[in-house]
Amino acid sequence: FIKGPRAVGVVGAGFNGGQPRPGVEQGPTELVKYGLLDQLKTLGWDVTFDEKFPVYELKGPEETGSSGKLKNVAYVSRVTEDLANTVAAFAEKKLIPLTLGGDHSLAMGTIAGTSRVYSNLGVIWVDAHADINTPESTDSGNLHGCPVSFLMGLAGKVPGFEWLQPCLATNRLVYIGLRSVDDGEKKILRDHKIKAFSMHDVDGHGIGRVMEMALDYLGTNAPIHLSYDVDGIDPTVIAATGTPVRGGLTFREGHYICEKLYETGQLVAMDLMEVNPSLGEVITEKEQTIQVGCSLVRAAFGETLL
Ligand code: NNH
Ligand code: MN
Ligand code: MN
Ligand code: MN
Repeated sequence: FIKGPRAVGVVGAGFNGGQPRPGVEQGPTELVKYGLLDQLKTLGWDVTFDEKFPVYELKGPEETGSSGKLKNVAYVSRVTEDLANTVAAFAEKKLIPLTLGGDHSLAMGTIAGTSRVYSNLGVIWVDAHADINTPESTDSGNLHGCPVSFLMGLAGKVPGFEWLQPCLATNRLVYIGLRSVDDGEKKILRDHKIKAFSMHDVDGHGIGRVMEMALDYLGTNAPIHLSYDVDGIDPTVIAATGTPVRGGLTFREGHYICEKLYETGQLVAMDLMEVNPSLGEVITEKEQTIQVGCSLVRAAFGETLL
């Protein structure tokens, strides 16, 4: 299990600038209001909460400008650069940074941050989507569909994003849960031979075998950053998220990923992204999403292991 201090640094990163649906900036507030921090303390974790920026506000209209197809470039760049510094500072102090989003463009910041501290970092990216569009391949122009290409340096030089240098090799990431991948993204995944377990693979192998293969691939001693987009899980379980896609991970498959990373002691950082409390059709869906979000974090921090 995790060696060293059981200390977690929670970063509330309420931010919606990487996609068009408001409400996702309330994710961290709702997760904390529901009691996530006390739940971690009950599990024996020392919890530091950086409340500096629970919600990242837009500074002004100049931040919403486009660069080519990409939207809100200055906004996303400023926020992710800030977040990278916060996450790196926690990791430097041997805390496990737990970033509560906010949309998934935030992973540009979180993974840039942890990669400064851990060499040989591996990333497990749980998502229905590959989030690897480039400025050329994106149809939507939403930066939450692009963070992986930016981190890997596949996006080229993007004006406004000078701070973000390539920090993740194409062979240091594994996807789990993919089922809605754009054609341009499929080509990128093939061209760079990026390791991906789609829902088809989860069905075929089972989640236990998929995690075994994912950890073998990244190295059973490698530090691992888990970037968890809750839309990786099936919409019957996670409804309050911006882009639900049918046929996702079950409640148990979603948890198994977290539990396995706790069990191996390899987890060094976690993102919980795309919780959008405003999108639950009925109150129980909102509550269920908050509850499952908290439950996933607890599983990554040791709750369900005997
Ligand atoms: N691939 C689409 C895009 O680039 C959708 C991305 N949406 C997500 N990703 N929610 O996790 O816009
Ligand atoms: Mn995502
Ligand atoms: Mn997604
Ligand atoms: Mn998403």
